[in-house]
Amino acid sequence: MTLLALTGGVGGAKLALGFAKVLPPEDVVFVVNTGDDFEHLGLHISPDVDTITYTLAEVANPIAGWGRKDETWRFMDALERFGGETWFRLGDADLALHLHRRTLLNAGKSLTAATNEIAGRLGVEHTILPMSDDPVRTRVLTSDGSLAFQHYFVRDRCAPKAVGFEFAGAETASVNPAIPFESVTAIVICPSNPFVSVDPILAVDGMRDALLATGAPIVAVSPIVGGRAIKGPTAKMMRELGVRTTTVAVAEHYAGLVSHFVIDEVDARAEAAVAALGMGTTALQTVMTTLDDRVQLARSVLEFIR
Ligand code: FO1
Repeated sequence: MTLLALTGGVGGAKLALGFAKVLPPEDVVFVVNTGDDFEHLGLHISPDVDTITYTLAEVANPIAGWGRKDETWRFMDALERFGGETWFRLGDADLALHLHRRTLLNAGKSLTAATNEIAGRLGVEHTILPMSDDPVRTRVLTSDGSLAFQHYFVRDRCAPKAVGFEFAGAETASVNPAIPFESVTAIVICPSNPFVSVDPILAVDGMRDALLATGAPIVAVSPIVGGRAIKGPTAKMMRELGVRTTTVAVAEHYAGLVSHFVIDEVDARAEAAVAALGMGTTALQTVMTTLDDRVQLARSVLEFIR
């Protein structure tokens, strides 16, 4: 089997690690959101690519979910003394990754090649593919105007009211040509934020059609459990957009693309409403606290697909 797993930030990376534990590298490819990428301090920061890279390399900060564990912050402290920009925290070891990626990109390598090189050096055997090598930049439309994603997310801590999203460049970006659509037997949309982690992937010109043309089941795992987001601002965004903060509303968001939808056991009563959308559904234990939870959910999702 070739599983294509679409993933964004921290929540998605948890299930991705589960898949990496139960599937050999030739059986799964991770397609990652790059709408969060930005140029900062002369560097190319690719937060979601780095989150999955660090997660699969098992060097991720387990509390924050992003960045590295056992990180030190001398660079940030020194930058602060110069009055530099410190709202986006780059740890010392993380900085080395960004500098190395800058070097690779300056040498003419694609983001895919740079990602592959960096992941390999960190011992990751599974394939991590940015959704596109072309720039796509998420902008959050707020009641105070349009904000670049990291300004909204990190600098302003998601405080402005979100009224919509734009994925600048998506309509002219090409789908990553390394994605093996022809051999895909199943697609999983990991429990990432539908609006700012998954939608940018789906917005890349031709991505939706390419996914549907595989004829493979497309299985989404709900990031909303019991009316709440496990992590991050998904529920807040849904409220601000006037969408119900329910797992059924997430299923409705994916209607027309997704054939199967995994809900959490606590939402088992929603099975009928999801089925009414024409989706196959199952209720699983989707909250991933431990490594065992990630492996177990990956196994259960694979079982559901089979
Ligand atoms: N998230 C934060 O909330 N604060 C930070 O200072 C921060 C720094 C950071 C540095 C490198 C990196 O790869 C990710 C970082 N993130 C930070 C996380 C990231 O910006 C978001 O979690 C994602 O973009 C959302 O998926």
